[in-house]
Amino acid sequence: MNQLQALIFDVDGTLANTERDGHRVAFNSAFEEAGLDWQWSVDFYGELLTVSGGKERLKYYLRQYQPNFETSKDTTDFVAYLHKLKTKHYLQLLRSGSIQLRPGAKRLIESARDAGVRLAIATTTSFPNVVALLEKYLDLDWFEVIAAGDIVAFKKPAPDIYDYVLEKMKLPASNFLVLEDSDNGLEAAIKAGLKTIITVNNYTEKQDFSQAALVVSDLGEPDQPCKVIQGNFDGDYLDIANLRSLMNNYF
Ligand code: XBP
Ligand code: MG
Repeated sequence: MNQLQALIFDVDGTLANTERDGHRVAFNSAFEEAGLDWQWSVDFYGELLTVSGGKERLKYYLRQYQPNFETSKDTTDFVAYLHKLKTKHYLQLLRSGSIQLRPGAKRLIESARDAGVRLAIATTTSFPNVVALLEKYLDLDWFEVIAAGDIVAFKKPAPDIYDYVLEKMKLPASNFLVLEDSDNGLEAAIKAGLKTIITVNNYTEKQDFSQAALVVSDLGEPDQPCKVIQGNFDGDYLDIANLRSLMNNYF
């Protein structure tokens, strides 16, 4: 039987809606600090989000939208310089408390801990960003593995970050459930052989989640029911009890 023994959480868009008012704003602050007249709008950033990884996103932007841009540094060094500025601004934003956890995230994580279900993180974002979010709202020690950013060679939608967690936790993939928000994240988890629940957000709600085990608006709260977008679930919120039942009957 596929008994639920561990949850793997994605970060950006899943634990918190960090992209529109977090990473995007931090990128724009970095451009301003670097004396660049680049400003990524909400809609334009949605296009750039097809590229996982902040450094990879910057390289894509330079190649596609600033092909004639010249700098004394080589591109990799220039991107690293901009990304360092951006991470500084992003950490300031996180620490200011302007970005909250999504509905149900803390409740489900505490439900997992109460039930002895093991916890891990698998994210494309940089490790310091994960630490800042977890330290602010949760507890780093609750997560056995925090797999983030450049710890793997290839970012989502490659399965590397999920393969890394599986290897560290020494459990069969059938005993895990993944919580994700995007098509890149779903593709990465599926390639690693993991069943995945999607919580959509403003940037990902129109993406293809046909391979997900369940698609919901968010994880829900008793007084703030989630909406089921795809799959067999008639509850108001996800906790360990109903995840176990879903695993035994539908996933
Ligand atoms: C989302 C990402 C990250 C962030 C930016 O990660 O693709 O790259 O957009 O963070 P996930 P960095 O959904 O896997 O949590 O600039 O630190 O890459
Ligand atoms: Mg995500």
